[in-house]
Amino acid sequence: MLTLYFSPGAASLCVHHLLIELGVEHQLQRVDTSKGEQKTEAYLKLNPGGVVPTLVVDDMPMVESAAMLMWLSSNDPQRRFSPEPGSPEERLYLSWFLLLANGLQPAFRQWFYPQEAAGEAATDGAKACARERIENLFARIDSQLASTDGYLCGEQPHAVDFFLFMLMRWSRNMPRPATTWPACAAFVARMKARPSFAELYAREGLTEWS
Ligand SMILES: N[C@@H](CCC(=O)N[C@@H](CS)C(=O)NCC(=O)O)C(=O)O
Repeated sequence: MLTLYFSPGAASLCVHHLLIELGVEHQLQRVDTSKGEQKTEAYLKLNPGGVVPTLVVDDMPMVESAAMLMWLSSNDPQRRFSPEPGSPEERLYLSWFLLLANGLQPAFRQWFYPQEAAGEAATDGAKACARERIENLFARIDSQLASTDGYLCGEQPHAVDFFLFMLMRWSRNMPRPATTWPACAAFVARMKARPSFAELYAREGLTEWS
């Protein structure tokens, strides 16, 4: 049995989304980050970083949403959202996954938690740097999506696209949201048209960006 520790709209969103797409049986355990539940002793035993999500698989906790997506998709018997090993798509898939997880997601962390990067006295500068990094990466992603006219690695979605979709959602209240780039906007429309999106939103009680 899988248990996803989640918080609505947080980094757990993409994992929850893929679980729905794959039809994998799972339980949800809500973590109220506004009450600091991610820093309790019990939760830190599962996720020593004190962040959401955690995916508990057969009593063993797993951390990092990107790792969870890779694991879930490669363990799907039909490998529906995983590239063929050795294929050109696999090289694109790994490159984009690592770039998003190492480059774009930490820039969002800096945007939402600027004091971590630069201290309380320098949050404006930290946010400005984060914004620049995010916008530069969205421009690069837009070129890639324009070249495939579909998803990051081609005409079919892969696990990495669920990660990207979540990161794009996080930009919705920023000065320049991802949807202001045309190929990014088309990608968002494609992902929102999947029935799993409505189910995800209903389950997490989300309404914004629908
Ligand atoms: N790279 C991590 C990032 C996790 C993360 O930063 N989660 C945020 C929510 S989106 C969180 O738990 N914030 C509360 C905190 O840091 O105390 C992942 O993708 O799993």
